[in-house]
Amino acid sequence: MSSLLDLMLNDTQKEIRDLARKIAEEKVKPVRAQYDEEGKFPWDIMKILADSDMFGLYIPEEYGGFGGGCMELCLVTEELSRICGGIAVSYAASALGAFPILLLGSDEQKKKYLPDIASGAKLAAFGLTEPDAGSDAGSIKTTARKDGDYYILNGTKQWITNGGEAEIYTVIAMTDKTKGARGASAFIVDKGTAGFDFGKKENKLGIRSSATRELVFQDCRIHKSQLLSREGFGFIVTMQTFDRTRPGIGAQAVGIAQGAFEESLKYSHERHQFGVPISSFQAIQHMLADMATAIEASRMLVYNTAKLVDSGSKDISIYSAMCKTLSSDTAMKVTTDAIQIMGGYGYMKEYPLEKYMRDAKITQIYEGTNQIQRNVIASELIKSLAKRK
Ligand code: COS
Repeated sequence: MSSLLDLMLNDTQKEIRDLARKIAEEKVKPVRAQYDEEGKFPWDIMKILADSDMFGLYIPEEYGGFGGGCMELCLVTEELSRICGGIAVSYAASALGAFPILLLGSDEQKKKYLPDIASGAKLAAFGLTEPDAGSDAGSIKTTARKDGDYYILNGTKQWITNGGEAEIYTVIAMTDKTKGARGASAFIVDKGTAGFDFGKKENKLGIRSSATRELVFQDCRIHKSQLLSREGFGFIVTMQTFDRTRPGIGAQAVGIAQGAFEESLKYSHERHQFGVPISSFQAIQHMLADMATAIEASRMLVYNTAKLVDSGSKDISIYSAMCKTLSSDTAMKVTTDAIQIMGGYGYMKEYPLEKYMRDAKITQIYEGTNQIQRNVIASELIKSLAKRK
Protein backbone atom coordinates (compact mmCIF):
# COMPACT_ATOMS: atom_id res chain seq x y z
CA MET A 1 0.00 0.00 0.00
CA SER A 2 1.40 3.42 -0.90
CA SER A 3 1.64 6.32 1.52
CA LEU A 4 1.99 10.07 1.17
CA LEU A 5 5.27 9.54 2.99
CA ASP A 6 6.78 8.44 -0.34
CA LEU A 7 6.63 12.08 -1.45
CA MET A 8 8.87 13.12 1.44
CA LEU A 9 11.66 10.56 1.10
CA ASN A 10 14.82 10.70 -0.98
CA ASP A 11 16.23 7.57 -2.61
CA THR A 12 18.56 6.79 0.29
CA GLN A 13 15.75 7.06 2.81
CA LYS A 14 13.61 4.76 0.67
CA GLU A 15 16.46 2.25 0.62
CA ILE A 16 16.77 2.42 4.41
CA ARG A 17 13.01 1.91 4.81
CA ASP A 18 13.00 -1.01 2.37
CA LEU A 19 15.92 -2.69 4.12
CA ALA A 20 14.25 -2.28 7.53
CA ARG A 21 11.03 -3.73 6.08
CA LYS A 22 12.93 -6.71 4.66
CA ILE A 23 14.62 -7.40 8.00
CA ALA A 24 11.28 -7.07 9.80
CA GLU A 25 9.47 -9.42 7.38
CA GLU A 26 12.22 -12.01 7.01
CA LYS A 27 13.91 -12.05 10.40
CA VAL A 28 11.50 -10.57 12.96
CA LYS A 29 8.16 -11.99 11.84
CA PRO A 30 9.12 -15.66 12.30
CA VAL A 31 10.30 -15.09 15.90
CA ARG A 32 8.07 -12.33 17.27
CA ALA A 33 5.48 -14.61 18.90
CA GLN A 34 8.17 -16.68 20.63
CA TYR A 35 9.99 -13.61 21.96
CA ASP A 36 6.70 -12.20 23.17
CA GLU A 37 5.75 -15.45 24.89
CA GLU A 38 9.13 -15.92 26.56
CA GLY A 39 9.84 -12.24 27.29
CA LYS A 40 13.34 -12.83 25.97
CA PHE A 41 15.62 -10.00 24.81
CA PRO A 42 16.06 -10.16 21.00
CA TRP A 43 19.85 -10.17 20.82
CA ASP A 44 19.94 -12.05 17.51
CA ILE A 45 17.80 -9.33 15.88
CA MET A 46 19.92 -6.57 17.46
CA LYS A 47 22.94 -8.25 15.84
CA ILE A 48 21.23 -8.29 12.43
CA LEU A 49 20.33 -4.60 12.80
CA ALA A 50 23.91 -3.81 13.82
CA ASP A 51 25.32 -5.73 10.84
CA SER A 52 22.97 -3.72 8.60
CA ASP A 53 24.28 -0.41 10.04
CA MET A 54 20.90 0.56 11.49
CA PHE A 55 22.11 1.82 14.87
CA GLY A 56 24.16 4.73 13.58
CA LEU A 57 21.63 6.29 11.21
CA TYR A 58 21.11 9.44 13.31
CA ILE A 59 24.72 9.75 14.54
CA PRO A 60 27.13 12.16 12.77
CA GLU A 61 29.69 10.57 10.46
CA GLU A 62 32.60 11.92 12.52
CA TYR A 63 31.43 9.68 15.38
CA GLY A 64 31.00 6.59 13.25
CA GLY A 65 27.41 7.13 12.17
CA PHE A 66 25.58 7.59 8.87
CA GLY A 67 24.91 11.29 9.40
CA GLY A 68 21.12 11.15 9.10
CA GLY A 69 18.65 12.14 11.77
CA CYS A 70 15.25 11.69 13.28
CA MET A 71 13.70 10.84 9.87
CA GLU A 72 15.90 7.77 9.36
CA LEU A 73 15.39 6.66 12.95
CA CYS A 74 11.62 6.94 12.56
CA LEU A 75 11.64 5.01 9.27
CA VAL A 76 13.38 2.02 10.83
CA THR A 77 11.32 2.20 14.02
CA GLU A 78 8.05 2.25 12.06
CA GLU A 79 9.03 -0.71 9.89
CA LEU A 80 10.17 -2.84 12.85
CA SER A 81 7.01 -1.89 14.79
CA ARG A 82 4.82 -2.93 11.87
CA ILE A 83 5.95 -6.44 12.75
CA CYS A 84 6.92 -6.24 16.45
CA GLY A 85 6.67 -3.25 18.79
CA GLY A 86 8.85 -4.91 21.44
CA ILE A 87 11.79 -5.55 19.14
CA ALA A 88 11.39 -2.05 17.69
CA VAL A 89 11.68 -0.35 21.08
CA SER A 90 14.78 -2.35 22.00
CA TYR A 91 16.34 -0.78 18.92
CA ALA A 92 14.93 2.73 19.41
CA ALA A 93 15.72 2.98 23.15
CA SER A 94 19.42 2.97 22.33
CA ALA A 95 18.84 6.30 20.58
CA LEU A 96 17.05 7.60 23.68
CA GLY A 97 20.18 6.81 25.68
CA ALA A 98 22.43 8.36 23.03
CA PHE A 99 20.62 11.67 22.51
CA PRO A 100 21.78 13.33 25.75
CA ILE A 101 25.37 12.54 24.67
CA LEU A 102 24.70 13.96 21.20
CA LEU A 103 23.12 17.08 22.67
CA LEU A 104 25.41 17.84 25.59
CA GLY A 105 28.45 15.60 25.32
CA SER A 106 31.96 17.02 24.91
CA ASP A 107 33.92 15.96 21.84
CA GLU A 108 35.86 13.56 24.08
CA GLN A 109 32.68 11.97 25.46
CA LYS A 110 31.21 11.69 21.96
CA LYS A 111 34.38 10.02 20.66
CA LYS A 112 34.41 7.63 23.59
CA TYR A 113 30.76 6.52 23.42
CA LEU A 114 29.07 7.26 20.09
CA PRO A 115 31.08 4.98 17.76
CA ASP A 116 30.13 1.89 19.79
CA ILE A 117 26.48 2.96 19.86
CA ALA A 118 26.58 3.71 16.11
CA SER A 119 28.02 0.31 15.24
CA GLY A 120 25.58 -1.48 17.53
CA ALA A 121 28.51 -2.98 19.44
CA LYS A 122 26.91 -1.49 22.58
CA LEU A 123 23.33 -0.56 23.36
CA ALA A 124 22.50 2.58 25.30
CA ALA A 125 19.68 3.33 27.73
CA PHE A 126 18.21 6.38 29.46
CA GLY A 127 17.66 6.42 33.22
CA LEU A 128 15.18 9.04 34.40
CA THR A 129 12.02 7.47 35.87
CA GLU A 130 11.89 6.46 39.53
CA PRO A 131 9.27 4.80 41.72
CA ASP A 132 8.00 8.23 42.87
CA ALA A 133 8.91 10.31 39.81
CA GLY A 134 7.11 9.52 36.54
CA SER A 135 5.17 12.41 35.00
CA ASP A 136 6.71 14.72 37.60
CA ALA A 137 10.21 14.26 36.21
CA GLY A 138 11.57 17.14 38.27
CA SER A 139 10.98 15.28 41.54
CA ILE A 140 13.60 12.54 41.13
CA LYS A 141 15.38 11.47 44.32
CA THR A 142 18.53 9.81 42.98
CA THR A 143 21.48 11.88 44.15
CA ALA A 144 24.95 12.56 42.78
CA ARG A 145 27.12 13.96 45.58
CA LYS A 146 30.40 15.63 44.60
CA ASP A 147 33.45 14.12 46.29
CA GLY A 148 36.67 15.65 44.94
CA ASP A 149 37.06 14.54 41.31
CA TYR A 150 34.20 12.07 41.67
CA TYR A 151 30.41 11.95 42.02
CA ILE A 152 28.75 9.36 44.24
CA LEU A 153 25.40 8.13 42.93
CA ASN A 154 22.68 6.73 45.18
CA GLY A 155 19.12 5.81 44.24
CA THR A 156 16.93 3.58 42.11
CA LYS A 157 15.68 4.08 38.59
CA GLN A 158 12.58 2.18 37.54
CA TRP A 159 11.21 0.75 34.27
CA ILE A 160 14.34 1.49 32.28
CA THR A 161 14.08 0.21 28.71
CA ASN A 162 17.18 -1.83 27.75
CA GLY A 163 18.04 -2.01 31.48
CA GLY A 164 20.54 -4.79 32.09
CA GLU A 165 21.16 -5.33 28.35
CA ALA A 166 22.68 -1.91 27.54
CA GLU A 167 26.34 -1.13 28.25
CA ILE A 168 25.98 2.68 28.31
CA TYR A 169 23.50 4.53 30.56
CA THR A 170 22.69 8.22 30.64
CA VAL A 171 21.38 8.82 34.11
CA ILE A 172 19.68 11.87 35.61
CA ALA A 173 20.47 12.60 39.26
CA MET A 174 20.17 15.52 41.66
CA THR A 175 23.40 17.40 42.31
CA ASP A 176 21.58 20.14 44.24
CA LYS A 177 18.21 19.28 45.75
CA THR A 178 17.55 22.86 46.80
CA LYS A 179 17.32 24.00 43.16
CA GLY A 180 14.43 21.77 42.01
CA ALA A 181 14.53 20.91 38.31
CA ARG A 182 17.59 23.17 37.96
CA GLY A 183 19.46 20.95 40.42
CA ALA A 184 19.37 17.86 38.19
CA SER A 185 22.43 16.76 36.22
CA ALA A 186 23.09 14.13 33.54
CA PHE A 187 25.84 11.50 33.76
CA ILE A 188 27.13 8.67 31.62
CA VAL A 189 27.50 5.46 33.60
CA ASP A 190 29.08 2.29 32.20
CA LYS A 191 27.65 -1.12 32.96
CA GLY A 192 30.04 -2.86 35.32
CA THR A 193 30.86 0.26 37.37
CA ALA A 194 31.15 -0.71 41.05
CA GLY A 195 27.99 0.22 42.96
CA PHE A 196 25.80 0.06 39.81
CA ASP A 197 23.57 -2.97 39.67
CA PHE A 198 20.31 -4.14 38.11
CA GLY A 199 17.18 -4.86 40.09
CA LYS A 200 13.80 -6.30 39.26
CA LYS A 201 13.11 -7.31 35.66
CA GLU A 202 9.50 -6.44 34.80
CA ASN A 203 6.88 -8.83 33.43
CA LYS A 204 4.77 -6.72 31.12
CA LEU A 205 1.45 -6.60 29.24
CA GLY A 206 3.08 -5.73 25.91
CA ILE A 207 6.45 -5.03 24.24
CA ARG A 208 7.42 -8.17 26.14
CA SER A 209 10.63 -8.91 24.26
CA SER A 210 12.08 -5.57 25.39
CA ALA A 211 13.97 -5.42 28.67
CA THR A 212 12.46 -3.20 31.37
CA ARG A 213 14.49 -3.17 34.54
CA GLU A 214 15.53 -1.27 37.64
CA LEU A 215 18.93 0.44 37.84
CA VAL A 216 20.26 0.44 41.39
CA PHE A 217 23.02 2.83 42.50
CA GLN A 218 24.63 2.25 45.88
CA ASP A 219 27.60 4.51 46.54
CA CYS A 220 28.43 4.27 42.85
CA ARG A 221 31.56 6.33 42.26
CA ILE A 222 32.01 7.88 38.84
CA HIS A 223 34.68 10.29 37.66
CA LYS A 224 33.62 13.90 37.03
CA SER A 225 34.51 13.40 33.35
CA GLN A 226 31.25 11.39 33.13
CA LEU A 227 29.15 14.50 33.82
CA LEU A 228 27.40 15.74 30.68
CA SER A 229 27.99 19.46 30.21
CA ARG A 230 27.62 21.23 33.55
CA GLU A 231 25.76 20.60 36.78
CA GLY A 232 22.12 21.67 36.57
CA PHE A 233 21.54 20.73 32.92
CA GLY A 234 19.92 17.34 33.61
CA PHE A 235 16.26 18.36 33.41
CA ILE A 236 16.72 20.60 30.39
CA VAL A 237 18.62 17.91 28.47
CA THR A 238 15.88 15.44 29.39
CA MET A 239 13.21 17.70 27.93
CA GLN A 240 15.33 18.42 24.84
CA THR A 241 15.93 14.71 24.40
CA PHE A 242 12.21 13.91 24.57
CA ASP A 243 11.49 16.64 22.02
CA ARG A 244 13.71 14.66 19.62
CA THR A 245 12.70 11.12 20.56
CA ARG A 246 8.91 11.46 20.92
CA PRO A 247 8.53 11.35 17.11
CA GLY A 248 10.14 7.90 17.41
CA ILE A 249 7.34 6.80 19.73
CA GLY A 250 4.94 8.24 17.17
CA ALA A 251 6.65 6.14 14.48
CA GLN A 252 6.42 3.07 16.70
CA ALA A 253 2.69 3.69 17.16
CA VAL A 254 2.16 4.24 13.42
CA GLY A 255 3.98 0.98 12.68
CA ILE A 256 1.92 -0.99 15.20
CA ALA A 257 -1.31 0.50 13.83
CA GLN A 258 -0.24 -0.22 10.24
CA GLY A 259 0.61 -3.84 11.04
CA ALA A 260 -2.74 -4.44 12.74
CA PHE A 261 -4.61 -2.63 9.97
CA GLU A 262 -3.03 -4.73 7.21
CA GLU A 263 -3.96 -7.95 9.01
CA SER A 264 -7.57 -6.89 9.44
CA LEU A 265 -7.90 -5.60 5.86
CA LYS A 266 -6.66 -8.91 4.47
CA TYR A 267 -8.90 -10.88 6.81
CA SER A 268 -11.98 -8.81 5.91
CA HIS A 269 -11.54 -9.87 2.30
CA GLU A 270 -11.00 -13.56 3.08
CA ARG A 271 -13.66 -14.00 5.75
CA HIS A 272 -17.07 -14.88 4.39
CA GLN A 273 -20.29 -14.49 6.37
CA PHE A 274 -23.83 -14.49 5.02
CA GLY A 275 -22.31 -15.75 1.75
CA VAL A 276 -20.10 -12.70 1.06
CA PRO A 277 -16.70 -11.37 2.21
CA ILE A 278 -17.22 -9.21 5.29
CA SER A 279 -15.34 -6.41 3.43
CA SER A 280 -18.51 -5.97 1.40
CA PHE A 281 -20.39 -4.74 4.49
CA GLN A 282 -20.46 -0.99 4.88
CA ALA A 283 -20.02 -1.33 8.66
CA ILE A 284 -16.61 -2.95 8.05
CA GLN A 285 -15.72 -0.65 5.15
CA HIS A 286 -16.23 2.46 7.26
CA MET A 287 -14.07 1.04 10.05
CA LEU A 288 -11.30 0.29 7.54
CA ALA A 289 -11.61 3.75 6.01
CA ASP A 290 -11.34 5.45 9.40
CA MET A 291 -8.38 3.30 10.39
CA ALA A 292 -6.45 4.02 7.19
CA THR A 293 -7.20 7.76 7.40
CA ALA A 294 -6.08 8.04 11.03
CA ILE A 295 -2.87 6.12 10.33
CA GLU A 296 -1.98 8.29 7.35
CA ALA A 297 -2.69 11.52 9.27
CA SER A 298 -0.56 10.31 12.18
CA ARG A 299 2.25 9.27 9.86
CA MET A 300 2.29 12.69 8.18
CA LEU A 301 2.49 14.46 11.55
CA VAL A 302 5.30 12.15 12.71
CA TYR A 303 7.49 12.58 9.62
CA ASN A 304 6.89 16.30 9.24
CA THR A 305 7.90 16.66 12.90
CA ALA A 306 10.97 14.50 12.26
CA LYS A 307 11.85 16.77 9.35
CA LEU A 308 11.45 19.82 11.58
CA VAL A 309 13.70 18.22 14.23
CA ASP A 310 16.34 17.52 11.58
CA SER A 311 16.14 21.11 10.33
CA GLY A 312 17.56 22.24 13.68
CA SER A 313 14.44 24.23 14.58
CA LYS A 314 13.99 24.98 18.27
CA ASP A 315 10.18 25.08 18.07
CA ILE A 316 9.72 21.33 18.13
CA SER A 317 8.18 20.61 21.57
CA ILE A 318 4.59 21.18 20.47
CA TYR A 319 4.85 19.04 17.33
CA SER A 320 6.72 16.23 19.10
CA ALA A 321 3.98 16.14 21.72
CA MET A 322 1.24 16.31 19.08
CA CYS A 323 2.62 13.54 16.89
CA LYS A 324 3.25 11.23 19.86
CA THR A 325 -0.27 11.80 21.18
CA LEU A 326 -2.14 11.47 17.89
CA SER A 327 -0.20 8.39 16.77
CA SER A 328 -0.44 6.51 20.05
CA ASP A 329 -4.16 7.24 20.43
CA THR A 330 -4.54 6.08 16.82
CA ALA A 331 -2.58 2.90 17.52
CA MET A 332 -4.81 2.04 20.47
CA LYS A 333 -8.00 2.67 18.51
CA VAL A 334 -6.83 0.94 15.33
CA THR A 335 -5.54 -2.18 17.09
CA THR A 336 -8.79 -2.47 19.07
CA ASP A 337 -10.87 -2.06 15.91
CA ALA A 338 -8.66 -4.53 14.04
CA ILE A 339 -9.50 -7.14 16.68
CA GLN A 340 -13.18 -6.22 16.33
CA ILE A 341 -13.05 -6.88 12.58
CA MET A 342 -11.41 -10.27 13.16
CA GLY A 343 -13.87 -11.09 15.96
CA GLY A 344 -13.02 -14.22 17.96
CA TYR A 345 -9.98 -14.94 15.77
CA GLY A 346 -8.54 -11.55 16.61
CA TYR A 347 -8.82 -12.35 20.31
CA MET A 348 -6.86 -15.61 20.05
CA LYS A 349 -3.12 -15.85 20.55
CA GLU A 350 -2.76 -17.86 17.33
CA TYR A 351 -3.11 -14.55 15.47
CA PRO A 352 -0.91 -11.46 15.97
CA LEU A 353 -3.77 -9.03 16.59
CA GLU A 354 -3.98 -9.30 20.36
CA LYS A 355 -0.22 -8.68 20.56
CA TYR A 356 -0.56 -5.53 18.46
CA MET A 357 -3.14 -4.24 20.93
CA ARG A 358 -0.97 -5.10 23.94
CA ASP A 359 2.06 -3.46 22.30
CA ALA A 360 0.07 -0.34 21.37
CA LYS A 361 -0.94 0.52 24.93
CA ILE A 362 2.50 1.55 26.15
CA THR A 363 2.84 4.19 23.42
CA GLN A 364 0.18 6.24 25.22
CA ILE A 365 2.21 5.97 28.43
CA TYR A 366 5.97 6.09 27.97
CA GLU A 367 8.18 9.06 27.12
CA GLY A 368 5.47 11.09 28.81
CA THR A 369 1.82 10.08 29.14
CA ASN A 370 -0.58 11.54 26.61
CA GLN A 371 -2.02 13.65 29.43
CA ILE A 372 1.43 15.23 29.91
CA GLN A 373 1.72 15.69 26.13
CA ARG A 374 -1.55 17.61 26.14
CA ASN A 375 -0.19 19.80 28.94
CA VAL A 376 2.90 20.50 26.82
CA ILE A 377 0.78 21.31 23.75
CA ALA A 378 -1.52 23.64 25.72
CA SER A 379 1.37 25.39 27.44
CA GLU A 380 3.10 26.01 24.09
CA LEU A 381 -0.16 27.39 22.65
CA ILE A 382 -0.56 29.77 25.57
CA LYS A 383 3.10 30.81 25.37
CA SER A 384 2.63 31.62 21.66
CA LEU A 385 -0.26 33.94 22.57
CA ALA A 386 1.95 35.79 25.05
CA LYS A 387 4.67 36.14 22.39
CA ARG A 388 2.18 37.75 19.97
CA LYS A 389 1.30 40.51 22.45
N1 COS B 1 13.17 22.22 26.17
C1 COS B 1 13.99 22.98 26.90
N2 COS B 1 13.71 23.36 28.17
C2 COS B 1 12.53 22.97 28.71
C3 COS B 1 11.63 22.17 27.99
C4 COS B 1 11.98 21.81 26.66
N3 COS B 1 11.17 21.05 25.91
N4 COS B 1 10.55 21.92 28.76
C5 COS B 1 10.78 22.54 29.94
N5 COS B 1 11.97 23.17 29.90
C6 COS B 1 12.58 23.98 30.95
C7 COS B 1 11.66 25.12 31.36
O1 COS B 1 11.84 26.24 30.53
C8 COS B 1 12.10 25.37 32.78
O2 COS B 1 13.30 26.14 32.76
P1 COS B 1 13.53 27.31 33.84
O3 COS B 1 13.88 26.58 35.11
O4 COS B 1 14.65 28.08 33.26
O5 COS B 1 12.25 28.07 33.93
C9 COS B 1 12.47 23.99 33.29
O6 COS B 1 12.73 23.19 32.13
C10 COS B 1 11.34 23.37 34.10
O7 COS B 1 10.20 23.32 33.26
P2 COS B 1 8.71 23.21 33.83
O8 COS B 1 8.52 24.23 34.91
O9 COS B 1 7.76 23.23 32.68
O10 COS B 1 8.77 21.77 34.50
P3 COS B 1 7.68 20.93 35.26
O11 COS B 1 8.30 20.38 36.46
O12 COS B 1 6.40 21.70 35.35
O13 COS B 1 7.45 19.67 34.26
C11 COS B 1 6.67 18.42 32.39
C12 COS B 1 7.11 19.78 32.95
C13 COS B 1 5.47 17.86 33.12
C14 COS B 1 6.27 18.70 30.93
C15 COS B 1 7.85 17.45 32.43
O14 COS B 1 8.14 17.09 33.75
C16 COS B 1 7.61 16.20 31.63
O15 COS B 1 7.81 16.17 30.41
N6 COS B 1 7.21 15.11 32.29
C17 COS B 1 7.08 13.82 31.66
C18 COS B 1 8.34 13.08 31.87
C19 COS B 1 8.39 11.85 31.04
O16 COS B 1 8.24 11.92 29.83
N7 COS B 1 8.60 10.72 31.69
C20 COS B 1 8.61 9.45 31.04
C21 COS B 1 9.95 8.90 30.98
S1 COS B 1 9.94 7.46 29.97
S2 COS B 1 11.74 7.53 29.29
